[in-house]
Amino acid sequence: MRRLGFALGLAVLAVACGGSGGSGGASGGGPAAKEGPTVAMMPKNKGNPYFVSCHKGGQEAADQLGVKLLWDGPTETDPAKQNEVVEAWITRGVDVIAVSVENKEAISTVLRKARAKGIKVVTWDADAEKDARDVFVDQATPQGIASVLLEHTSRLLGGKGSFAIITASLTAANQNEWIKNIKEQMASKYPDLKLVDIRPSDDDRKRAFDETQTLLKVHPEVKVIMAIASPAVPGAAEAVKQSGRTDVKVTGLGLPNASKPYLKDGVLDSVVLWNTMDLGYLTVTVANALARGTLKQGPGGLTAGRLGSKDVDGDHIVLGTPFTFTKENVDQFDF
Ligand code: RAM
Repeated sequence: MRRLGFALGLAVLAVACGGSGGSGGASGGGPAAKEGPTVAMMPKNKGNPYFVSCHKGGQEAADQLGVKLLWDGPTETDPAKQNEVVEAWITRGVDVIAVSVENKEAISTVLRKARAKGIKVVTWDADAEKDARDVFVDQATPQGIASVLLEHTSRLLGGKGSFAIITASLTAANQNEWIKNIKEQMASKYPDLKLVDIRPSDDDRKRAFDETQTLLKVHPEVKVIMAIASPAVPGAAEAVKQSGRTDVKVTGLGLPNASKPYLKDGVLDSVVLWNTMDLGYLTVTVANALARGTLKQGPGGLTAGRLGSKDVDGDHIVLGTPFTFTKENVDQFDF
């Protein structure tokens, strides 16, 4: 059921992108086309394919809603650059700033400044401090993400043994929240699993490759690598593949396209994610509703176009449930 819903969602998305995605905004003459708010949206890193696909979904929503979408941010992990871009957007006087936060503490002051000037602030994918934004658009709950990652890890280890995490940066707000939940759930549900090391990838595939090589040497007892930043999945899988260690498996959070070859050759057991285009689409939809004052509290409080309606729980809006890609289903997806 869950699989079908996800696949159907993607099929609808493919039609939307191919058929009308480019025509709704500039020349389509929709009622709000000229008057819409300016939404400035920032990824952690513009070069990461994860965020490239979020941008695609964001643009689709912007075209449908008559939003003017700006897209800018660092080209690699760089919290100081995120702050600079926010400053520039404050000066420009945009209506909404929407950020996937690299470093929670580092960015919150400038986001508070934006709010004080009347700019609406959304965080998406990775959150800031609570009082630094109006709403957080969450891809899935941290409990849900931790739970599915641990299910795969425990299954691979037969319920007992050592694993290690390759994360994004060591200060990444979303990954740290997920790690916190992983540790909590291990304590209550998986007493025989041992997390022996957490290493950074800085959302960089090559860095993940290098760190995984080191991990395999320093901790030969590790039998599962949990790579929880999308570029880290192919990086870690390539390192395990080259090591010839057929007793080590990779799981984690990654994009289906980058994971495909490693799922097929068996180094990568499974990879978990959400629909990244939908995450971008939902973020721009929330930003638009905030700017126009149409966001309502409660179940179904947000009308979100092709995503239907979404619940608004205070300052928290969740996209959905994470999905597991395996070698059996991965060919159905293209992002
Ligand atoms: C990377 C980024 C992003 C995270 C995914 C899973 O692309 O760190 O924030 O949500 O991985």
